[in-house]
Amino acid sequence: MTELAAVKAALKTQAVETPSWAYGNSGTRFKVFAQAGVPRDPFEKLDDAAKVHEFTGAAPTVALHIPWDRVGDYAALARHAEDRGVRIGAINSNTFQDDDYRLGSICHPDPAVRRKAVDHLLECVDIMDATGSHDLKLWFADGTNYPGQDDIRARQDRLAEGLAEVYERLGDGQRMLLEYKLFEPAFYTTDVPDWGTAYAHCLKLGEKAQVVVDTGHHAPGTNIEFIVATLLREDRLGGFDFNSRFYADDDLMVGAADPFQLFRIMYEVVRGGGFTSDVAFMLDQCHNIEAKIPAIIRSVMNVQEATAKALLVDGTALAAAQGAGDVLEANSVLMDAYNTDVRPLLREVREESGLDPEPMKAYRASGWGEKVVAERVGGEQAGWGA
Ligand code: AOS
Ligand code: ZN
Ligand code: ZN
Repeated sequence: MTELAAVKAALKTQAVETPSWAYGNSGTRFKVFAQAGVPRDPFEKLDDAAKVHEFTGAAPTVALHIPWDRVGDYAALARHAEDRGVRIGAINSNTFQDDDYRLGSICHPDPAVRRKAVDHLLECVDIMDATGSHDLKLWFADGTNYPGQDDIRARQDRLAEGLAEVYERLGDGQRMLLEYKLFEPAFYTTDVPDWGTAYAHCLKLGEKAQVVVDTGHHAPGTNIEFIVATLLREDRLGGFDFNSRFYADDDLMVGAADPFQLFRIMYEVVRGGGFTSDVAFMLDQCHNIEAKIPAIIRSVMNVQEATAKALLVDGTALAAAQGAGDVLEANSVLMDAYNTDVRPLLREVREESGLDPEPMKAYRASGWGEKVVAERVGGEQAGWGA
């Protein structure tokens, strides 16, 4: 197989998971700008997600969020998805929007609150059984706002105890993906603030526990690709929550703020064998001011472009230059790949897959956006997925 044929073959396997909450209304604590035609329930979210997959061919699964996507019959929801050509992916827990969780959830000083949080996580695993999901994605807003508020060590002990109970509940083929975040909504300490904390807990739990790297969850200037390379080397990279940020956890379209960083991340994924393993490439974005479905299509295309560039890195020439200590040549090999316009290649891949080479144009021509505005009167008026 020629190198280009191998790159195309790899790109045809790419799968980016889209988040149900990205299709609904969202905003910041200052304002939610409701958009006409947004889904009114999880079934309609899957209808929209199916359109992203229909036109990109690279978005076959949809992450759910509980309780935002709570329904009476999760098996029926899974069938609804499959009838539209997609599947339900990760189940995201929510221990950050209940009044009881003011001082935390799984790390809360009150054992009754911790019990409530763990029971919610166990419910999410029950839902995984019903939907056939493999991944339980855990992000904890838990933390403190003031020095002395709570005991840092005790909170880690509570976290470990709660995670261990949920870990034991996982069935065959199911994983726990633990996501870290530097800050927000807690402002002094966050109980899972960085990759090291998440990694340490995953090591204690077992091989089903893996780390999720949300690209918006680091201090400015953090070398995220170093974290990715290290977690892959330790076989503990469960997946990504891809998005873009300029300042904090902005949840903008992945690749929109720093396409070079996305390329460097995807290079480490390809270099570390993560492209052909069970690393979950998930989006975690909120399209507060832009049309949602096209924004998600653009995001998938941005991941595809970064991946195509990463796959084009001449590994042999790079290794030779690195081995020779030829700094400029090694950098040049990487930059040659990054500076390659891969859009023609991706257009070929789409055409060979029976897709329109221009997903965004094809979606816009489909009339789906206009259709749902006309039909979905009374879309979610609440805030972020609530
Ligand atoms: C929050 O900032 C985290 O990125 C979460 O991963 C994500 O927003 C959440 O999972 C949605 O429920
Ligand atoms: Zn996230
Ligand atoms: Zn986030």
